[in-house]
Amino acid sequence: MYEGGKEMLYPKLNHKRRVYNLNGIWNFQVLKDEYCPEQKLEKSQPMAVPASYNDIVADKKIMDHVGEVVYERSFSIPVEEGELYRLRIGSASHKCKIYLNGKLIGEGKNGHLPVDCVLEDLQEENRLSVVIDNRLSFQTLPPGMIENGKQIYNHDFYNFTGIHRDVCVYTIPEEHIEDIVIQTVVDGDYSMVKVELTGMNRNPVYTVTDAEGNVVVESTDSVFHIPDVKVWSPKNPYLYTLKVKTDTDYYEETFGVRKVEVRGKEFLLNDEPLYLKGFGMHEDFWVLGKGLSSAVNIANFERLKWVGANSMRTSHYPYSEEFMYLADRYGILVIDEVPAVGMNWWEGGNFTPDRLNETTMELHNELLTDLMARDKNHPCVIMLSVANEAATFEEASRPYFEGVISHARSITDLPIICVEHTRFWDGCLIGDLVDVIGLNRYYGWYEHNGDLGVVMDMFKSEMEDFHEKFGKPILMAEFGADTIEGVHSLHHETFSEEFQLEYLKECRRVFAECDFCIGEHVWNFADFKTKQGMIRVRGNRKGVFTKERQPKMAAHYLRSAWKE
Ligand code: GCB
Repeated sequence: MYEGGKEMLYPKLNHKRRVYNLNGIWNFQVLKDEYCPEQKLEKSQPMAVPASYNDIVADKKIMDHVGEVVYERSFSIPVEEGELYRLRIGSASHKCKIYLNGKLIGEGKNGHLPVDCVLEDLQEENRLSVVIDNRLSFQTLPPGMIENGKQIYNHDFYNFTGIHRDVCVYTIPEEHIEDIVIQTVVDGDYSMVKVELTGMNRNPVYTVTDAEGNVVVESTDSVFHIPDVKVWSPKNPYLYTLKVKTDTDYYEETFGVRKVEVRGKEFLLNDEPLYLKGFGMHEDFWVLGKGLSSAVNIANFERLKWVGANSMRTSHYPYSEEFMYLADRYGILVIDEVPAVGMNWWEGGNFTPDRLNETTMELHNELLTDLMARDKNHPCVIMLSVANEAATFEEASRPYFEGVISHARSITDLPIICVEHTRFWDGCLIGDLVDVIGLNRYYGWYEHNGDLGVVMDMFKSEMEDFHEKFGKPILMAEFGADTIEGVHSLHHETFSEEFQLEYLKECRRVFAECDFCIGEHVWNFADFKTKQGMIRVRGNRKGVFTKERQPKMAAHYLRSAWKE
């Protein structure tokens, strides 16, 4: 049985490959007893795919359900000889089991990466069922635990559940291209491209077209030069298309020519220093939850460009493949993050033998592998984030992250970042292992709330301490203030739009004084849903945009500051 990963080429429709979209309305049921795959769901309700079910249902018990749910639908497609059939679910959160006509055909281990499995024995009419389990434990990422039937977790976003991304059946020829790796700027030569194919590829021919569709390369050699090459950057996200044709298969992939490097105190894109301006974000929208929506994605990118951002972090999990393709097109640099979040604040310790242990690390490494396998050809990806706010002051975190980071380095050349909550004085034990240290700091918000006068020195001295000790550049990966749109205050009191604006201004003043600061990512791009709590007013309101994606005052300020 195939368990996800590996078959990583995004399903695309062309003259050799067909794609049947299975999105739409499925049958849905909360599972109270053990699932019986041989039986068709009897009592079910309609449910949208892709979407989280939580904000769709009227019944609060279903919204907050902890455990398993089933999605089911039937489908019928023409089956042709000489073709292989596969099923792809862009993501289903968190773990899932997939059944075809009552038989287990695949399993997903994580809610943010595709599950791709072989379809055999297709009938004229087929019943597809997906059982999703949203329970988090210390051996899932993000981690969690169940107490008295309630899901406990230490990350600050709602535990949305459902089939979150597209579902399709696709065909590939028996002799097919399994994977394509496109390496640009080979040995420092901007014009040189190297393509690696895996699969059964007889007589491959490589054609490259430029952004206007003109053929610029035709080659039977997998290493070739692009004449008058144009580089990819946020200012000019120039995309080429590689067309690979073999005797039996065909696949097209876009790529950009760009080079990333962290050198000394700087982040370099195409050998030029670049300061990162942007946000941590969430996949989150009204009704849809974490459900994929091209409209919402494009609205997000339109606003990222409008506000003058050049980058973002996929806090705190891999975003959809569709998002990554849009980031390539819009020219937004992406720090790709694995769902290693909430690995902190567990009473009695985090990296202990019965909690975040070797089994967790194995999954962590597997997810890094799958993420890089999925995203390797996207020019937008400039860094790999191995965790957000883990308890990196605990002694056992050191061997854990030695394992994770050495694994990350074995699968990618991208710079590695770990985003830290650990205070300098608490002793971060892993700063020497990474290329960039990300800091999440909320002086003036969670500490010294509302006091802009004293807190900026705290920002500065801690940033300097980190830099001095580890000699690494610093990304201010999170800073921000909860802000309720429409609340105004002459004296810029907290929660007002004025406070958020002044707060961001003050923070940016400090960053400008630190030449080792390679960028600023405001927390957050837009308001988002969290679990309920005393410090949350219908979610986390640190968005510079509201959840509807309307600008708060701070968005206008950033727009003028970042466009400078
Ligand atoms: C953080 C977390 C982020 C939270 C944010 C906050 O440090 O990384 O997930 O949402 O703080 O607003 O508290």
